[in-house]
Amino acid sequence: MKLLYNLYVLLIVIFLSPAYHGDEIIGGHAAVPHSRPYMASLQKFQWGKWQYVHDCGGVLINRKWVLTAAHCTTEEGTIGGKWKLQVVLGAHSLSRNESSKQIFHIKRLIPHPEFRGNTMENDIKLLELENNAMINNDVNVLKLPGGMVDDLKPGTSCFVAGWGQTSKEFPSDTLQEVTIEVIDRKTCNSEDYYDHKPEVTQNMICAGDSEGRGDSCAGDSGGPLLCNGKYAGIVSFGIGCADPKKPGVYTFVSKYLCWIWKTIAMQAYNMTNEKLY
Ligand code: 4AZ
Repeated sequence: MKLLYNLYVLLIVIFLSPAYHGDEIIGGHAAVPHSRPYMASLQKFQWGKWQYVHDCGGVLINRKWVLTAAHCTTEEGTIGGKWKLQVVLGAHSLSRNESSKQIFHIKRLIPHPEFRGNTMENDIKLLELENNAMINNDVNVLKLPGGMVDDLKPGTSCFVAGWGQTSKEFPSDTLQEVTIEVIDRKTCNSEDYYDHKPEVTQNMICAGDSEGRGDSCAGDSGGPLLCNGKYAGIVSFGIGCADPKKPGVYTFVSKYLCWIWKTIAMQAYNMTNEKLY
């Protein structure tokens, strides 16, 4: 009986302790199923497990193109090359058979030519799907921001979504989301925070929770940060997760609109040329 009582007290302590985050991205909750129809799960085939496994998030920006982080899912050096990768759209649960799911192979992966893994600059990549996605209630595009947008004010409320690490599982079976706030770059680069290692630049957004409750985490990379209802950032990096002094850093999408449109247009042009010969 004493043992049972001790167990009971221990459970209460665990549930009430600040380190316990519940069911989350970190500190978040499950999204309403299919309420974010632009979410993509980028998956890699694992030979040992004999199945595709979630690796990164992404966003459908038109019927044939998904935007993600450059450091995500690459084909190089993998047995099977790009056939080892797939993109799943229309998912809520990764493990369940959902009729809403649309699955694609990838025709091309185009990382930003100036992506630098050591500084995390230009952490953005375009994936061209083999076929057009079918647009419906469960699968839809997220519009890119229109033209140059103003910088985001510190304190702006944003949310981030993904199937990444929760306090309990990796990856999360269901899509999770959490609200976080924009933190100014000066704070983010200060000694207590990232101390310029690496530098959080004008092309990046720093966002987190001052009390370390909410954050993106491993496996959320490539997924979207939405601020004022608009596509603002791509989950890029962070040291650990939910550490108030080490907030998440996001690629600032609106700084890359020229590169995105130019790259998509170039592929369309190449296709027309192929047809001419
Ligand atoms: C990761 O490993 C990762 N807290 C992504 C985002 C963050 C940390 C790690 C931000 O993919």
